[in-house]
Amino acid sequence: MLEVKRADFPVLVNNEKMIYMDSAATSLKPQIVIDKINEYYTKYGVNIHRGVYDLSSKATDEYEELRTVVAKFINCKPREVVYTKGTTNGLNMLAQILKANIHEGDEIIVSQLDHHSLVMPWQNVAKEKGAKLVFIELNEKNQITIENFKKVLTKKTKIVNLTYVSNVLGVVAPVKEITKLAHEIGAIVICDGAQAVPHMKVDVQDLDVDFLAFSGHKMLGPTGCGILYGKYDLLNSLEPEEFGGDMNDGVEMYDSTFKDAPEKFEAGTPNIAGLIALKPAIEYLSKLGMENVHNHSLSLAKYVVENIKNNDMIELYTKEPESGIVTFNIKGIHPHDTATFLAAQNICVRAGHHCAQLITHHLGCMGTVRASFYIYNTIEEAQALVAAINGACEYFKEWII
Ligand code: C6P
Repeated sequence: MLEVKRADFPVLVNNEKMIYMDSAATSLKPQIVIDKINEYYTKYGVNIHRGVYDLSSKATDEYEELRTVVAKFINCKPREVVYTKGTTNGLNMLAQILKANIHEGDEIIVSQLDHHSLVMPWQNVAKEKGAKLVFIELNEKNQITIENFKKVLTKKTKIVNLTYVSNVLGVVAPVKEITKLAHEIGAIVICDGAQAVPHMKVDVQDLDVDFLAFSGHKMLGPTGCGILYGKYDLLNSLEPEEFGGDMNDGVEMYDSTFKDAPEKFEAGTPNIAGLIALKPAIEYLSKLGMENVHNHSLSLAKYVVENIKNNDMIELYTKEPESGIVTFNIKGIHPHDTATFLAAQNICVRAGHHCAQLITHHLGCMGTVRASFYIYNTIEEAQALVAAINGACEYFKEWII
């Protein structure tokens, strides 16, 4: 088990009884991240890349340092790191900048495990370009398999966009193997790392994906900041989709030139404080070791599954946990009612479709209850969740017709 101090997380200190199991929605922030935001605003809170005075240089240095920290964390080069507002922003940006390469009849591979922020931008591009969205069939455990991927990969495939770890079921896609196959036919591979990068070691060179998008706020960092990794030559060959300050090289009356990547994709004044404060968040995780982070959350998920799987009243969707996510329903009970029952016992979980309606439809339910674990959760909390779920089953027994 990881040794993480509850005292490091002010939200937990200020809500002594709270058992927070909604980290897939957003993680809590350690004091050092909050301190860094404060440091920026109180000590050198000016714009970056624009001033020649000392404070502007200080802010710029702090801001640019994140590229090196991220590069080390995911094993890429600093100039392959594009700053974004989060995964949604990164995935939408990619669909926009890559659509010039999509033509009528081309195919874009996605799956029903994908989040709305992945599927919807490609739906839009497909409609605009006359391209086709193709869904990888899930197996009986709702996983993506190489076998099923091979069935949809064709010479028409231009883009493969995969969710590394499902935010609903916690299943992990075989990204490395799929990327190899996709590259053999020249397709571009994009990975949604929103639920992967915060929780496990992600090495983009090993995976060989062309792009990876993730959010700062799910990995102890502030909201409104994220990262889009792209292989440099490919990234730099693409045209920007947003124009303005800081991304141009020169502006004339009828034409402009752009900087090279990553700057050409970073128009306007960004979330400077957020991005600066993402550094200590990544350093905090690195210190713990991503393998330890993964094993910790996984062991809690396994404990919960092991202890609720024989309860006949429970429909368990995460039967064999692969990450720190456990999703279930109490049969016949609306997920919001179950979550409300748990909330009354200070247990915070998410209920609903989790912005991934395709998988909810595939599961044949109106929504699910999801407990998602992170570094600050303990085995005692997992035990409390099991007890509360059992209590909920007792309580709702009479409601079920
Ligand atoms: N899922 C959840 O509770 P943003 O909101 O841009 O930081 O992340 C979007 C996103 C993209 N892909 C996956 C796999 C995700 O899980 C998310 C965010 C949250 O599951 C909020 S809907």
